[in-house]
Amino acid sequence: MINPIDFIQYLADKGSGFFTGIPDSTFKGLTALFDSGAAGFVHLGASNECEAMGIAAGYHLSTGRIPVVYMQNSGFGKTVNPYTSLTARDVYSMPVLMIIGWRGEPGIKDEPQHKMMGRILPDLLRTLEIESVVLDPDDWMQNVDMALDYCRRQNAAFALVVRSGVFAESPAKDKAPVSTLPLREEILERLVQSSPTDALFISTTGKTSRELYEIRDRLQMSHANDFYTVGSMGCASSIALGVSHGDHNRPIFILDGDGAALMQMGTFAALGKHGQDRKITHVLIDNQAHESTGGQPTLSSTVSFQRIAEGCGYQAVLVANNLQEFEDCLGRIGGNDSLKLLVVRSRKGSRPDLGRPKTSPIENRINFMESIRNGQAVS
Ligand SMILES: Cc1ncc(C[n+]2csc(CCOP(=O)(O)OP(=O)(O)O)c2C)c(N)n1
Repeated sequence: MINPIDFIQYLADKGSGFFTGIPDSTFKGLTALFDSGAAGFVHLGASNECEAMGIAAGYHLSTGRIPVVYMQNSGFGKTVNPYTSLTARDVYSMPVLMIIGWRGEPGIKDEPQHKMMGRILPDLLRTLEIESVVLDPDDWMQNVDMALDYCRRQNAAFALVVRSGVFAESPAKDKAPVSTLPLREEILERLVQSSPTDALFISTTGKTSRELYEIRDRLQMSHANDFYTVGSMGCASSIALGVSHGDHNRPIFILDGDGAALMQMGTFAALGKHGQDRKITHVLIDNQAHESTGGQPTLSSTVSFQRIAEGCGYQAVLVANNLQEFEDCLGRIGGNDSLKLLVVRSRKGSRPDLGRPKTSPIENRINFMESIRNGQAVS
């Protein structure tokens, strides 16, 4: 296994000590170091991978150095545009060292949302004319040397593809202060218990959907009112907007995370424009972290989602700091036809034995559509 400290140090010594991107659990030992305050490199968290490519390009413009952009292969999809139309050799020809977590690698058990991207990643890299190598834990320095040399000579991107288990855990300790804020799962459980029985839930990717699924099981409720957005990080809110324009008048709850909301923050504007008078409650569970991929900080500590929502045309904005305030807010919201944001502050953490949905995404889609057609959940 590669010691992440050695890896970062090695890159920094070679002049590539500038990192930006979105985390992946595949290399969480590496990302844990980024916000540890360790010296010798610079790290800028991003809102999404497309933006990270822009940041990297700008850094190169001002320094001539080779920036590093890290991402899960899901997020690699988001870099296709800035790669093909910004950094590619046909356009500005700029070097970028990409670190790509390989989820869904063929032959290795993974979740359905990673299957296709995992399968096509090598071909996709080839199609995009991005040279790449699968990072070899026994020969990683040579991999890095070759990658940087290529970037430098060709003024082009190079990808280091990272398998699960290649990086060791980070020795950096999580410095999060002890918090009395509620856990995401507690918030979700209260929400499920106090929402109308015909409410539709569109939950974001990661542990939010996994917890919602298990809460339904625990409370012996049907899953058919839930759409578990297992991939497409940031799209739960836009899916909900589309659902709200169907032939029904059911209340809709978006269960969002701060990382996901930041990733597609433009959807606040789309909801503000097209989601008013639609019975939509956008519940944003803000734990200031990408908890599902290892708890790396998001940018939310300096963001006011409330003011963003107000500025985008949401009709009501509420904030809760504990479960009592959360329930009070839910009571105040009622079932009225309007677009509301409810930010709930939360602490990081989840059960170690948290499972995953036992039904497939296709079954989920069929049951959800049937529930909308019938006006109620059919189990
Ligand atoms: C485009 C894309 N980039 C990265 C990921 C990996 N990923 C899955 S969940 C997650 C964190 C989500 O954070 P947040 O929305 O704040 O929810 P939390 O996990 O904290 O509940 C990330 C980075 C992904 N699925 N898709």
